[in-house]
Amino acid sequence: MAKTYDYLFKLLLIGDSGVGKTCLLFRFSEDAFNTTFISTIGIDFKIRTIELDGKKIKLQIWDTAGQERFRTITTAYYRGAMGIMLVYDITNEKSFENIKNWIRNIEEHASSDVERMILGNKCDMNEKRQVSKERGEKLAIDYGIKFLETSAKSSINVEEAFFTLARDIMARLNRKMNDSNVSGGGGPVKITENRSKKSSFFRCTLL
Ligand SMILES: Nc1nc2c(ncn2[C@@H]2O[C@H](COP(=O)(O)OP(=O)(O)OP(=O)(O)O)[C@@H](O)[C@H]2O)c(=O)[nH]1
Ligand SMILES: [Mg+2]
Repeated sequence: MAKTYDYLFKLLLIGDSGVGKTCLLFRFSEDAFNTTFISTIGIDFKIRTIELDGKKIKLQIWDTAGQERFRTITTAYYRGAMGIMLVYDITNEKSFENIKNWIRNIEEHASSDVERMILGNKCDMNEKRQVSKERGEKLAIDYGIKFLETSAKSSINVEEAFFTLARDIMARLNRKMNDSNVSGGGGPVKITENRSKKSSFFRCTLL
């Protein structure tokens, strides 16, 4: 069968229940929005293939349930992720305070070289805002993570968020390939899965 992509990137969405993870993914994958809240059960995923620097990148995006009762299932997916979106709701202070707990979860369960990004979602609801943009930015700076305010509803910064994360993964991948090429000279680079180390970065498929 003909190859339909050059790279496969696995991404993960995490954050409190109701912050809009499923809606962000629905906006990104189908360019649609739904106001009815159907809380995710366990885990779900969607696919979208994008193009970066002339390469086709298949994004396999895992959407986790924010509810505590699914925590065992959802944390099992951290290890395979190359990029993680941490989402809070700008109209919900608690969801913002919890970001540091979600970051701790990443530190405990994800690969050490995973790319991360913080999203303050529902920025279309300025009148109900509880978390200023500055506080979001400051938190992100403190952790050295990129930050965007988004709206799945009004389609603000959703494309930018996923493209930025994908670009950061690509840049890291290129750096790693260059590093491993320094001593080896030319020729094809064979990337193999590395089960022994904490890094899961090269689980991405190079075709
Ligand atoms: N105004 C506004 N509402 C949003 C936005 N994104 C999501 N919502 C609403 O917020 C509610 C929760 O959205 P979901 O995407 O289902 O939340 P979730 O984070 O997936 O929640 P869990 O699956 O329980 O973890 C729904 O009623 C959405 O319509 C947004 O950008 N703006
Ligand atoms: Mg959901």
